[in-house]
Amino acid sequence: MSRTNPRPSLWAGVAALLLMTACAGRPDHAVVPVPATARVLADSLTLDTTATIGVIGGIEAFRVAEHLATVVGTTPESRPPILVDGEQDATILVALDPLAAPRYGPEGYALRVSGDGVRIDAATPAGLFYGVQTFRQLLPPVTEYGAARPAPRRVPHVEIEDRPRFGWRGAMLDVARHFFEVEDVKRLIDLMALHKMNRLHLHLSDDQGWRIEVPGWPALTAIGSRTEVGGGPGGYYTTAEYQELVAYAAARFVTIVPEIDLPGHTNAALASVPELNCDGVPPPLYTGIAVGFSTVCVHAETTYRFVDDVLGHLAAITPGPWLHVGGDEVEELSADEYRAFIERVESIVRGHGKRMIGWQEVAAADLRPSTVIQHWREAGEEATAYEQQVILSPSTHIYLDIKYHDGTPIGLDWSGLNPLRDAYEWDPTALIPGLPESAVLGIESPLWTETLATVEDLEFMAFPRLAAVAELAWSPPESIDWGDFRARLARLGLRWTALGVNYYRSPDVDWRVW
Ligand code: TNX
Repeated sequence: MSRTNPRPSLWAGVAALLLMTACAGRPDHAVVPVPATARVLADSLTLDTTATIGVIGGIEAFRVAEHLATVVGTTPESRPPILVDGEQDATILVALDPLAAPRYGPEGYALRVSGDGVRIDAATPAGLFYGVQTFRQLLPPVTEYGAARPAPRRVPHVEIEDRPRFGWRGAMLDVARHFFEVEDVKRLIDLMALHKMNRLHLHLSDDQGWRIEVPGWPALTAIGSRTEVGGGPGGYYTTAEYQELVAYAAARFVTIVPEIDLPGHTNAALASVPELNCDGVPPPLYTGIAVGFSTVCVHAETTYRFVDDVLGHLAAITPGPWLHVGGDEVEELSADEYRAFIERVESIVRGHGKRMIGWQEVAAADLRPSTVIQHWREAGEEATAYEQQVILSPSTHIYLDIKYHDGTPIGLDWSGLNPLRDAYEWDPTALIPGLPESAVLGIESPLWTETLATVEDLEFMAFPRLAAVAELAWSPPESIDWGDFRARLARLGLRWTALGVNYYRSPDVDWRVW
């Protein structure tokens, strides 16, 4: 006997309504940065312990496949086999084809998940690697736990074709104000790679510390490395440790850009090497947070021998084409002295076969077209007429050391506050009036560490804002959408939680799980 009851359909209607409300505005996927094109279908593929990976394209593709295997394994150790013969039968195929460069560009890829399995295509290993990062973000966040992961796991069927907007998608870490160990920097590199960022600028020297070994100048590390803001123990990287970082970064398609800040921000060097001071008298080590008070002696030839040795050593151990020479906040030199110094340093950098990068103040000098300017503050006079390519690091939007709100327990506020939404909502091509888009190399977000002493501090200030920067630098302008981004971020937060990232639960985001 059947009883007619109107209530189930009423409840079904209410449930459907609730579901629609809950789903309204929910994106199809939670990939950050949002891919240039993505079609997400209703079906899904189930990955279980029988999954295999196939490779086409030689050793470089094989290395990316090995990385993929760590993501797909049911533990980081139990990895699916990688087939080099019979690869066409594999569950996931990683295919490198240099001839496809016109289609994918130097960093683009295609990712297809269907009933037939998974296929990642690219023209370069970097492109394949980014395809893997997208695939990784389509897997359940629990994948990121170091311990056992559930098998099977489901991945939605998708058709994605993607490539970055800008070639420079960077972060800067200040290891001078507080020193961070090799393992800490590696962790940041891993997190950058997950978000398809590809440049790590290391601020290796400042008033409070010198952080890199330089042959022939042992006092720099024997004296200059031994403190930091607040008087902690400091530290430095040996040449071997620096090279280990370079290699670790390169394996994740991140290029290290080393900075030695000159002629100012040099108290640690001045305290170590008396001849760098015009009066020959070394100042005491400094552990405060003032800026602008130090400069190397620009009239002493020793200074240029020092600069040549330091930059020559860094050039020799840095495969990337750039050397950053600082140039910011110099208050102790005349404008002519400053310009002449920067021009001479530029020729030293060129002499070592590298391209110079400087903070925006260097634009006051007469520079070569190959030099790169890093814009960081509201346009001063020098910023109105950049003639070189520019990296955008506006302190009013993406300084990761600036407080989120006035109650943020760490961080600075000299340039105002940088809530998450402000880090996301700005137009890289409109920031500097008159600067053509072709002059914008990309975006870089600095993490200054006057007030940040631990990895937890770094992560709290970097995340979620670094994800906003990654998306602005990678995704096409028409896909930049705050509402969509914040919804995807909620799910990315689960991934960060699984990775143990101490991210700031910004109230700009509804972190509830979906
Ligand atoms: C400005 S940005 C600086 C740094 C400070 C930072 C603090 C730049 C080129 N110079 O020396 O650490 O502000 O936010």
